[in-house]
Amino acid sequence: MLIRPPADIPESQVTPESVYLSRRKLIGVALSAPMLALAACSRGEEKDGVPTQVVADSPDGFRSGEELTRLQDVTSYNNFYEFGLGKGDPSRQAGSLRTQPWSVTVAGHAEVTGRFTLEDVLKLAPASERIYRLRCVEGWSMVIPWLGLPLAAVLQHFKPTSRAKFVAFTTLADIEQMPALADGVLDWPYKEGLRIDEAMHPLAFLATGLYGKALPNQNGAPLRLVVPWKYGFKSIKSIVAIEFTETMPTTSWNASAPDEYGFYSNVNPDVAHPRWSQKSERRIAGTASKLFAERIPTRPFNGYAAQVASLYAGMNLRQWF
Ligand SMILES: Nc1nc2c(c(=O)[nH]1)N[C@H]1C(S)=C(S)[C@@H](COP(=O)(O)O)O[C@H]1N2
Ligand SMILES: [Mo]
Repeated sequence: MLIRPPADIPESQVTPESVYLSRRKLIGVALSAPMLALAACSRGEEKDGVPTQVVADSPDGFRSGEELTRLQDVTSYNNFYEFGLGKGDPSRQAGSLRTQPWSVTVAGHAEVTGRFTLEDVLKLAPASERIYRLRCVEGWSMVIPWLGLPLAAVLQHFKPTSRAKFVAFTTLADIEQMPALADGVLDWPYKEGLRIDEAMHPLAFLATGLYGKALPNQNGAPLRLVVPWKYGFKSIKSIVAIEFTETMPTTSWNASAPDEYGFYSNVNPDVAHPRWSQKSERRIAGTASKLFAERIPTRPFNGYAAQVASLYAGMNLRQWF
């Protein structure tokens, strides 16, 4: 098994699906008095008689207090265009992805470069759990308990030089394993990128699992980025290459439609997609499946403004969308 088993993580840090419905109760017990006061405040807000938020996030943003999305929805309603455009295509087709052996090539402005096995990468930091909101640019969202390692810990190991201003990520592109590459919706391989300070932010995460288990192929096994304050397409799946660059790297969605998908793509309810509003989102969570999800207001930086807004101080976020 290449993926470190959840046994590496203290049981108390993992959120199995079987307890997700009782999470509110568990959190209620675990919270300190000031946290409970915060939770009580946020519970006050009601929309159509439905509480909009049950408990507050942890102050670092590492653990959302919101109701989790069911495992079955996290793993059957996906965007992974290498396996087809339908939401159900990745769960049906991604069985053909071979995730072992796996390696990641590190290149560019760093002292340590070369080809690293997945096992090498996983050794760079202890595994931990993060419970993050994931907001797709299409207007739906989930709350997902990821397993993985902080991106910063991994990147620091490669000792980026002062010329490394950005980090570029590339997904595998193998038509034998990914039949939908033939459809040519994007210029494959799928590419994404972050500014180096964004990549080093404590919220940026490399996921290797979810719900306490190895990452399902359709969710981007064996290694995928999770950047919770940005639209979901920044969270690139099945990463095979990392490159430290001096200039802003080309990214797939930005290259295919620059007026619709910016390089930054921070979640922003005030900047509409040219073809739809971003003011609200369909929250797929708890018993609200993809079919019965309600719309809730979208928050700046997907609710992580307290942690990340300072990264963009002085930037016009309408221009740098
Ligand atoms: N390689 C690759 N990564 C990708 C995508 C993709 O099509 N290919 N889709 C993105 C989009 S649009 C979203 S919303 C998220 C979805 O992640 P999930 O299926 O794990 O929820 O993955 C992102 N990462
Ligand atoms: Mo997305």
